[in-house]
Amino acid sequence: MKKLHALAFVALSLVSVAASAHGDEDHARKHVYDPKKVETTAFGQQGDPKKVARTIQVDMADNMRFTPSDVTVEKGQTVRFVAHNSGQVLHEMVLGTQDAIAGHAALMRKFPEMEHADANMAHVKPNKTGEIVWQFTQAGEFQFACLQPGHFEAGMVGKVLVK
Ligand SMILES: [Cu+2]
Repeated sequence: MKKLHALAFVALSLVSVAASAHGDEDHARKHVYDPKKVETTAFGQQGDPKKVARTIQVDMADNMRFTPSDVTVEKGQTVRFVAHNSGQVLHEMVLGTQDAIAGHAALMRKFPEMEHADANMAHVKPNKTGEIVWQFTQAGEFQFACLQPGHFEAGMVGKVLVK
């Protein structure tokens, strides 16, 4: 995530925190795919739901673990992550580079009520599922993490290897 983008998203988030309570239904809304609005990142881009080549089910639990926590995908592949929350508290799956995840986790510590709903993340309430459709356009090792306060620090992080 670019610095500017992160700042813009803090500013926007503060506005939306004032406007609505955290955890409202907006979180559950699906990401709309609009090819004109897709941003390329160092770890790929929002994928076209019509081009999904593979679905990966990921479980998120209150022991602060993703299962599986280690996935391998092919470069260029569009993947649908179906993230199920089998715990009792809110969890989320956020895709990114190691640096972006670490930076985002630091922001979450400063602004725990921060709202965010980019295409690379899914916030999932207990017993619900969320989705991320992502095209991995770059080879490399990336992460997915839960950035709810304390979760990432407790080890709620996984690895995506793109080759
Ligand atoms: Cu979590």
